[in-house]
This record gives sequence, C-alpha cells and structure tokens, in this order.
Amino acid sequence: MSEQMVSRIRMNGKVPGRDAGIEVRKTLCAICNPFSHCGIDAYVKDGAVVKVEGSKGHPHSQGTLCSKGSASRQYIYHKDRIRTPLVRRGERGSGEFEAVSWEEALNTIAEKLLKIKEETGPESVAFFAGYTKWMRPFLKRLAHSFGSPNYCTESSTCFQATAMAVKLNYGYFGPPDIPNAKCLLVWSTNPFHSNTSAVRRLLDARERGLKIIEVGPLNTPLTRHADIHLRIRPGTSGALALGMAQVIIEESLYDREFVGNVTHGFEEYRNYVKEFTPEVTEDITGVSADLIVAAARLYAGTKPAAMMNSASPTVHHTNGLQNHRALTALVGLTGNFDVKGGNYVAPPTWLYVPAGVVTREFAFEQSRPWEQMAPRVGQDRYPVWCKLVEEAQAMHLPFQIRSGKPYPIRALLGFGMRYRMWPGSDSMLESLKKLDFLVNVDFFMTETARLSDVVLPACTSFERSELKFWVENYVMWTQPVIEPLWESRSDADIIFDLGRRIARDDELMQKGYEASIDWILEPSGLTLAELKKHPAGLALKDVKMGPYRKYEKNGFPTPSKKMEFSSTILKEAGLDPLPRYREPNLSPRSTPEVAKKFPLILTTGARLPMYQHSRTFRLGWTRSLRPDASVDIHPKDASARGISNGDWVSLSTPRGSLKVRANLTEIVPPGVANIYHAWPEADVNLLIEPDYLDPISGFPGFKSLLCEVSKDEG
Ligand SMILES: Nc1nc2c(c(=O)[nH]1)N[C@H]1C(S)=C(S)[C@@H](COP(=O)(O)OP(=O)(O)OC[C@H]3O[C@@H](n4cnc5c(=O)[nH]c(N)nc54)[C@H](O)[C@@H]3O)O[C@H]1N2
Ligand SMILES: Nc1nc2c(c(=O)[nH]1)N[C@H]1C(S)=C(S)[C@@H](COP(=O)(O)OP(=O)(O)OC[C@H]3O[C@@H](n4cnc5c(=O)[nH]c(N)nc54)[C@H](O)[C@@H]3O)O[C@H]1N2
Ligand code: SF4
Ligand SMILES: [Mo]
Repeated sequence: MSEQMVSRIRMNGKVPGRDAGIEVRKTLCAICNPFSHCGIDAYVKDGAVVKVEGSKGHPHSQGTLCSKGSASRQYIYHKDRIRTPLVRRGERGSGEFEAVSWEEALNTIAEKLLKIKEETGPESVAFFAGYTKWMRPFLKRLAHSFGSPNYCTESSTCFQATAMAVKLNYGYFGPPDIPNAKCLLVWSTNPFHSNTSAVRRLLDARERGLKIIEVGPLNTPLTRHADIHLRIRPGTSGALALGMAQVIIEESLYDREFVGNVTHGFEEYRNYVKEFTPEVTEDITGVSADLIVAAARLYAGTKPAAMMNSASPTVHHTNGLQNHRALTALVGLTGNFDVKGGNYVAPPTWLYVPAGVVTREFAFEQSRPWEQMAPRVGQDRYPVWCKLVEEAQAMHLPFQIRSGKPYPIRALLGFGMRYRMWPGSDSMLESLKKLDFLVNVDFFMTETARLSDVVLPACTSFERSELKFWVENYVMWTQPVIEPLWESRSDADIIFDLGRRIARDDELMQKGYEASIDWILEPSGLTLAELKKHPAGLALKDVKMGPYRKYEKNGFPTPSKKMEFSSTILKEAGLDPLPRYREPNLSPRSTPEVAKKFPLILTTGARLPMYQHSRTFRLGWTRSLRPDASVDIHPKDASARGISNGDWVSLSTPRGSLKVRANLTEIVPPGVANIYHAWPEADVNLLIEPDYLDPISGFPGFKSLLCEVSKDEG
C-alpha cells in the first residue's frame, strides 16, 4: 500500500496524526450539570471538530459520553447558531434584525443601560442567567458593580429552595458519601437520566452490598436496584418524611446524643410528628404503612446511611420548601450529618463543586454589599429567600415588570434566558414585551432571542476558556479547541467588555477575565500560568477535605448554633417554624371540586436522558430517540378513557390544554400523568398559573397539580 493510501485511510478513519492532519485536543462537554461536564477529546482538522470522544483518562467521566455529549458536533455546528451581533430593526418579535459590529452592539447596550440607570436607578436593570453556570460569578459582579441588586438566575426554580431548606435546618449541608455508606436513601432523583456520571459509583457500591431505598412516584432505572421503593403521591414527601420520623422516634431508632446535644426544637417536632402514624401517612402519601415502617427501620437502623437528593423534584411544589425541610431533618435525627458514609459537608470550591481547595468566588461576585443597593425583586414577597439566597427571586420578575412596584424594571440583560422556563410562560412573554430594553446572549436564535432588542452570539465550551473543577480533586483551564465560530464570542469576554463600559469603577473588571480568575484562585495556591501548562487538566495535590462533625467545634451556622427542627428564622418571619405538612395548592385532597373535572395528578419535567431542558431538541441524533411530545399515562387510566398508545390526546388543566401523544407506560402510577417540560411544540408551562408558587421560596409547583387527559377529537 502506498503511503498516500495509508494517509487517506487514516484521514477517513479519523485517526489522529500528522499525515491525517488531525490533532486531538482536550476540552469538556458543558451541555448538562456542573457535576458532570465530561472530558472530551476533540479531533480537530483544519480548524474544525471532525469527531468527539470521551477522554479516556479523565478522572470524572472516564472516557464516557452520553447521547447528548456524543452529538456535540451537531450542537456546535447547528444552523440555528447566531452568527453576528444583531440589533432589532422591525417590530419587537418580528425577527427583523440588522447585523452590526461588536463595537456597535456593545455601545448600544451600554448607552441604553446607563441612560436607564440615570433615569430610574440601576435597580431598574435586571441581569439574568439561564441554566448555564460558568459565567455567573462574572455576571453577578457586573450587576453589582453597575449598582443593581437584581442579578437572578434559573436557580429561582432549581436548587436554591433545597439550599434554603437545609440552611434553615443546619446552616449547611453535604452530598451523600456513597462509597462509604451502607444504606442510601435516594429521595427523588433519577441519576440514570439526570446525573449519569454518578451512576457508576452508585452501582459499584450496590455490588458491595449498599442497601437502597428509593422515594418518588415514578419508576426509574434505579427502581430495580432498590430494596424498597416508596411510590408516593406527588407533592407528599413532607408527610412521608414526618411519617418516617414518627416510626424512628417511636421505636427509639434516633440518635439520642446528636438530638440531645446539638439540636433545637426537638420536643415541638416530636409532638408534631406523633400525628403521622403509619396509617395516617399511608392515607396521605399512598404508600403502604408496612413499607413506611420498613423504610424507616432500614434507614435509621443501618449505619452509616446517606441521603441523596436532587436540585428540584422535592421543591417543585407549592409546599416544597417545608417538604424538603422535613425530609432532610431525617439526616440529623438518625445521626448521619457530617459523618463518614453519611452526608458529609465539604466547602464548595467553584461553581457548586467541592474539590478540596478554596477560592474567592463569593467575595468576587458580590462586589457591593446588599445594604448599598435597593431591595431585590421579590424581597417583599420572599423575605426568607432574600435572607438566605444571594440573588433576586426571578419568579417575581413578571409581576414586578407589570406592576412597576415597588420600582420599575425596565431592562433585562439575559444570558441564555428562555421565557418558557417560567410557569405561566405566556405571562412572562407578555411581561418581556413591556420592557424598554431586552438583550439576550445565546448560542441559538431562540424565541426569547427573537423578542430582544439586541441579540449577541455566544460561543460554546469548544470555543472558549473556562475554569473547571471536578469533585475528584481535579482542575482544568480549558483552552479553545477551535476558534469561535462565525463572530461568536465567549460570554466572559462579553461581560468584561460590558464591564469596561458600564462598571468603570470596578478595577478588577477593568483588568479583565484572566486577571479576575487569578484573583479568584489566589487562596487555592493555583495560578492561571500554572494551569495553562496542563491543557488536559491537573490533579490537585495536598488536598484537605476537612474533618467530620465540624459543628462540634463551632456549632451550626444557624441562629441557635444548633440543628433546628424548629426554625428560628421562619418563626421570626411569622411562618411555621416546624416543617409542617400542607397539601399542594391543587390536589385531590385540597381542591376536590377541581379534581372532579381534573382527576389526574400532573407532574412535569422528569428528566429524559436525551434532552437537556430546551437544549438538545434541535439535534437530529437526540431528537430521533424520542421525537414526539407525549404525556405518560398508566394503561389503566388510558383504557378508562378509550386512549391507545400513540393517540393524539388533549392534556388539560384549569388554565388550558395542549395536544400531545399518549405514551402508555407503567413508569407512572395510576392516577398520575407526566410530561417533559421543554417540548418546543408543547409547552406545559402554559398550563400552569404564573403564581402557582411556594409562598416561602417562590418556587413553582411544577410537579403537583391537577389535569385531565382525553382523546383528541379534533
Ligand atoms: N438528561 C437531563 N439531565 C438533567 C437535566 C435535563 O434536563 N436533562 N436537568 C438538570 C437539572 S436542572 C435538574 S434540576 C436535575 C433534576 O433531575 P432529577 O433529580 O433526576 O429530577 P427528575 O427527573 O425531575 O425527578 C426524579 C424523580 O423524582 C421523583 N419525583 C417527582 N415528583 C416527586 C414528588 O412530588 N416527591 C418526591 N419525593 N419525588 C418526586 C420522580 O419519581 C422522578 O423519577 O437534572 C439535571 N440533569
Ligand atoms: N414545567 C417545568 N418547568 C421547568 C422545570 C420542570 O421540571 N418543569 N424545571 C426547571 C428547572 S429545574 C430548570 S434548571 C429550568 C431550566 O431552564 P433554562 O434555564 O431555560 O434551561 P436551558 O434550556 O438549558 O437553557 C436556556 C438557554 O441557555 C442557552 N445556553 C446554553 N449554554 C449557554 C452558554 O454557555 N452561554 C449562553 N449565553 N447561553 C447558553 C441555551 O441555548 C438555551 O437557550 O427549567 C425550569 N422549568
Ligand atoms: S450532557 Fe452527557 S456528555 Fe455532556 S456533560 Fe452531561 S453527561 Fe456528560
Ligand atoms: Mo434544574
């Protein structure tokens, strides 16, 4: 065979090497959550990615990629990518834009924002980040340096309510120490779909004999590995947790030393949980009394036991915050808080990930104290949120935009903002139309981008540099594997360029992105210069993870310095100090009249492996895995309604209806309907009222409301 032929074969086979002109460069996939971000080997030829593979030696993902990451080329080279900065010329929403230079686009934004600041104050401008996390500290600093307290994010529907609940109970919290646990209580999360890189650890531990209890209404791939599955009615986690506590206390299975020495309000709590006998709990949750008792005994009787939670399903309810308090109280009650094999508290390093070193993330992002700024959006309605969460509550944005009270919100600078994320998404859409000025920065020309006055093209993780830590004590400063496509730019560069225009007093912002990263890294001993020498990443040395039972030294970071079964902060705010169970605002028990017409319980947004919110619907590979918008219903409920698999049906709530296909499946229990939350042609958030919110956290009740599914006659 001639050398030329060998070269051609190598090229066609995408074998890296000088003759094939293909180089392998290291980067990461940033499509899903920051705990994953799998390592990627990008095969680059002539400045283009020709293939992606999981990085074999990567300590976190170990060479694996899921269906979404494997479709990376379809993601980065998609025809819907925004190619240049655009300024609106036609009617708002008409899609008529003019391509302009970066200079012009950024100057236009700066002029408008500074004018609004002068007229009605900096707080009239809100800054918003969608699901993407990597640019958040920079965006928050930009907002605060500009003078606006209104930095808010998608975390107004995700994670922060769970953080509030554990801050009220403990002041801090930690993830499950799976490798050292003997029992794992998986309280409503489905890592097989939502957090795939955790699954390997979980299955390894199962092989070593880990006992597993799963809580959640849906069957998941975990269910067949679980010793017990508590299939509760959606929205009733709080009652189940109180019922388990009743058994644990009644049978003296609780940790007397922990409860006696370091907790506050135990007597009050003990008296309250007495109500939740196994029979009462069965009646509320739908889980048999025997199973509740068995689960309580298994969790409390196996030492150590860890609890695995999620960022959302337990708090996507109008009673979600108190539910999450009730279930996380079980960790302290059983003495599994901050111990080996329990829920160990590790300080975060950067962007939610604990990696064993400390950075100045929080000092960096909060460049101005709250007292020097106006009250935040949602501050009147959600005072406890504002006490515990360092952001504005974005669920209140549509209300404040409309009312102008207590002050007007006139402009919004969004990074990956999608109005369909909000319950009552049509109401958010109408509110956005009322703004004087809307900017959105995204990869794709989304519906929200089309509505904007200025649209800016961001580049993907393949085209930018970002700081990334993994829990395996690993760090990487990624370097672009290709040049930014078309005229797209990194979000960080956009933010710092705006900072030069609208936050001139902020020295660090003037110095720029890399100088800021060095400032942030300072306490870790790492420098950017050092990280740049290791393009594939660096294993951190001399990592100190801190002792167990840290509260023994300084107490808990709560007002009483104890773990609070009865919350001082909630009491002061005039709210229920105990994790009291209340029915969801719409449920067969709280609104039986509504349930007559809408007898099924609707839960929305259970994660599907091929979709990441709205992100991967555009991609041929992922879309082919589940092409049609569909509602899951149990075969029994379907046959009672004359519905067959694949039929077109109407999914209705008191607010409206959607046409989707019926997916008959026993994944859902009888009486429950489930639909994914970001179908481009079937937005379930149109069926939910904009104020269907938890009164304490402001979180939407996405996962417990009422609906009916009927055969579509049209
Ligand atoms: N593939 C993929 N992965 C993702 C995402 C994605 O869009 N796609 N999104 C990411 C984000 S932002 C998040 S927040 C996470 C969420 O991901 P997960 O934590 O896995 O959440 P879900 O899949 O919504 O729900 C998990 C389980 O919660 C249970 N559940 C539902 N309602 C209730 C309830 O009322 N009470 C109780 N106790 N359990 C309930 C159900 O049985 C369900 O199987 O996933 C992240 N990972
Ligand atoms: N009914 C219902 N609604 C829900 C949920 C539910 O379970 N049920 N879940 C809620 C939860 S937990 C969450 S987290 C939210 C998520 O909701 P969103 O935050 O809206 O999620 P995405 O669709 O992932 O991202 C929004 C946009 O960010 C863009 N984007 C991606 N990466 C980047 C980047 O690096 N830079 C920039 N500038 N843009 C980028 C994407 O193209 C997309 O248009 O949805 C919430 N809404
Ligand atoms: S989308 Fe898939 S490949 Fe990408 S980071 Fe998440 S799990 Fe990894
Ligand atoms: Mo989320």
